Amino acid sequence: MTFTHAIARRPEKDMAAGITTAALGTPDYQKALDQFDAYVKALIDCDVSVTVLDPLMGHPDAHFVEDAAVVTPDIAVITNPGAASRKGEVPSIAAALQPFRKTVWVQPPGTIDGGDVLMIGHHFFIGLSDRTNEKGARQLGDAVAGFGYTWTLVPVAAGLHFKSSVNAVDDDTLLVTRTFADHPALAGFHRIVISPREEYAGNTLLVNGHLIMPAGFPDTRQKLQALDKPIIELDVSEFRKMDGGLTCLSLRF
Ligand code: CIR
Repeated sequence: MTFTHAIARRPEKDMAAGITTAALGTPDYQKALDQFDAYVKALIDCDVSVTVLDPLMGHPDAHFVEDAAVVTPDIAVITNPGAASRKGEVPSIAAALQPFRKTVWVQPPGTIDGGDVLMIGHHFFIGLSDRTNEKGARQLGDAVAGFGYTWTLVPVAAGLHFKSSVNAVDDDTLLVTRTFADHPALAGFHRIVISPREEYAGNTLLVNGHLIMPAGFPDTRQKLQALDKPIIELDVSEFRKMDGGLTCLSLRF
């Protein structure tokens, strides 16, 4: 699928107040801004026009824009994020998407984070996690089924979101952590399995034929080279400290 646009948001000064389980220390704000700028540049280098939103004060996780919406070729599904502290991020993302797509909204008690949703071809995998419940997942599934897409639910046993562990790296190829190496839900797709010490690299992003991957994962890089696509490595250390990564920093469509 070709992306022409992306929406990203500059982190706010108080980003260290966001939710995290990483125990990797406090993010350095200036370094995070530099890493964010490099990320936006990488998207532009992949021929994507990027709308960069201003920081959303009082919402320290709001730069992880991926969780607030699922944008498909036909509609934008505005989520009801699973974490209470993140629900206030949604209106500004809906407004940013308004010029591009008709919006539909996930209704409570359904909850869903975009990080749990992976579109590959005409199929959606929807992870059931601490953030995404079945009622939320089904609302998304029903919405996209109306446009001819199929969808399946996949329990997320490890990691924050489904896409912490599984991402598309080619039309029919998934990059997966060990947990998903033989998972029956993913049958029918080729799988590249990440070594256990490089699990963070599972959050690699396919954009217009380029692979944007986190820096510092040589084994995964070598495996991805077999796909013969240009690879862009980015340092996202400051976002990793807040349980985030490459996919969550933008909405691409
Ligand atoms: C959170 O816990 O919600 C944020 N600190 C990290 C969100 C990362 N989002 C993503 O991977 N899609």
